[in-house]
Amino acid sequence: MYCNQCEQTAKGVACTTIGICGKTEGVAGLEDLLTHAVQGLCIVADAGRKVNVIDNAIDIFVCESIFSCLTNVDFDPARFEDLIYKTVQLRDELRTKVEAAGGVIDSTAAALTFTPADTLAGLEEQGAALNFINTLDANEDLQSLKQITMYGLRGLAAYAEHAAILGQEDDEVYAFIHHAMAVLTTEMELGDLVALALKTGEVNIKAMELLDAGNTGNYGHPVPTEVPLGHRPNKCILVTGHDLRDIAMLLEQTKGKGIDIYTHGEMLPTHGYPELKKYDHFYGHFGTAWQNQQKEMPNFPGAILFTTNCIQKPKDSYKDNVFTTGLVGWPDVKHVAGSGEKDFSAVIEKALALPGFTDTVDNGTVMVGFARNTVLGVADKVIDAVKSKAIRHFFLVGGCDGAKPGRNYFTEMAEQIPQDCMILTLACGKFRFFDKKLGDIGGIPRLLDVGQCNDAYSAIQIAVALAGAFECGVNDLPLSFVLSWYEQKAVVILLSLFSLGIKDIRLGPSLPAFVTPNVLNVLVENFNVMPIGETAADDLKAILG
Ligand code: FS2
Ligand code: SF4
Repeated sequence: MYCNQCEQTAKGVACTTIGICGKTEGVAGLEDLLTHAVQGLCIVADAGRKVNVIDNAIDIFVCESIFSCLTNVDFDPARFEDLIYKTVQLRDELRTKVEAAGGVIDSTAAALTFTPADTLAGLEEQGAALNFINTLDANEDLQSLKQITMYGLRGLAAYAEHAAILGQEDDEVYAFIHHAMAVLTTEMELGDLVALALKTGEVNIKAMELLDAGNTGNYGHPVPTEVPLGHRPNKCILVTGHDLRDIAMLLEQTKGKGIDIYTHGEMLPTHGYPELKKYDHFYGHFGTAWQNQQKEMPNFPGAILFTTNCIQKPKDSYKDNVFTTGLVGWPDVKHVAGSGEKDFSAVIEKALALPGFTDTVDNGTVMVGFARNTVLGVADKVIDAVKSKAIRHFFLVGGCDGAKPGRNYFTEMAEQIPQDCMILTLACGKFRFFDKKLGDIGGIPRLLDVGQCNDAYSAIQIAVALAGAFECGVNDLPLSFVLSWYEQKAVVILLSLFSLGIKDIRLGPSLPAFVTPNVLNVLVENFNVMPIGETAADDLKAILG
């Protein structure tokens, strides 16, 4: 295996025997083989669009398949086996339709004629033999740019899939994914690859806008909401991941059943949505970020539902309480299937059979619900505070969390940012400081939780609106981005920020292993992106002068 797509890759180079994330050699090969097969399907779908052969079921299937290869989503070989066979079947059926409509499939890519082995072991061997990543291009800089784009597409496909579940789709997004996946099988020049990577970021803004419309259209705009971090006596279900539709269905199905619903990880911001917070049994938040789940989940006395990433190997002590749904999967863990109205009765039965919480514990509260509508609702106050110098600077400190000790930088950053500065945060990286009491400036909390990584669109809208109010560009605002990355949603968000021309982003805890020195130079020259410094104090000094 050779996988270096995430921040925790072995020795900062690549996982070559087993993933630090728990990915086996077999699953790594299956992911590569699925990506290869999906490229074949995308070549055909791309050609099909030119003769108006468009199949929405294939559009969604492609996003699901690409999203399945994102870090910490699916570890179940059987699911990859099904996806690979279905991809090839769809490719061949679509090819017949496209050619019947006069379409021309002008490609000699191996992905177009790939025939899958007929056993799982055979597929794993095919996947290993591909040596997929290291054969993307013979030139290491072009390979690096192809990887950046491929991983950006994984993030983009994830956002498009999240949005489609909520009824929000745009053919422009699907068309781009198909075209980009197809064109990555060809030989490309450096300039064209840089443009494709930036275009991936640009199209991702559209996908995130769709997702934002899906979340707010179905569940309302988040409002400031106090979320308990303790618990109360009752049966309980813990919900983690990002999918609002899953938690909405579960809240409805648990109504009046004597079960409290708790969030974990990226689900925390869902407490702020009016159509979710209306349920009395939507009680509180349990635990912190994804990488702590093996320590925290054994202490949860109820059922646990994973709606999306990040899943880690469930320990025996709680494995039997765990359910997955959607694209997330782990071998031998119960899966709630279905794409429409899902039946969570197995999760509910498990929660009723487990002891639940029997005591009351008060661990304080945190505030959520500072997405664009709330923040821009007090824009006048914010603008006045900047003009009167009550607010000196804004920091966006957010992104993914992870296990590395270097991530303490982000805690220190939040703690050391001076009292006259505001901190916007989002995604699971906030668990490094989410419960710190950082006070307020003129009644506006200094720490504003914009939401999940999926809500990056909201943060961008806040920045753009502030720039509009001050009649300047985003780069001219007193605003600094200090971002932590881990997986491929972060890669595509970074590409989105670059596509908007946002400069001076500090990125940590380490730079991606798949970025070569030459490609880094291109990014530095164009966007002045930089690694986080040795200490938060050094970087604060550099930012604030
Ligand atoms: Fe955190 Fe993990 Fe949110 Fe990422 S829960 S690192 O895949 O999607 O952000
Ligand atoms: Fe390693 Fe990350 Fe790949 Fe897992 S996803 S195998 S940890 S590089």
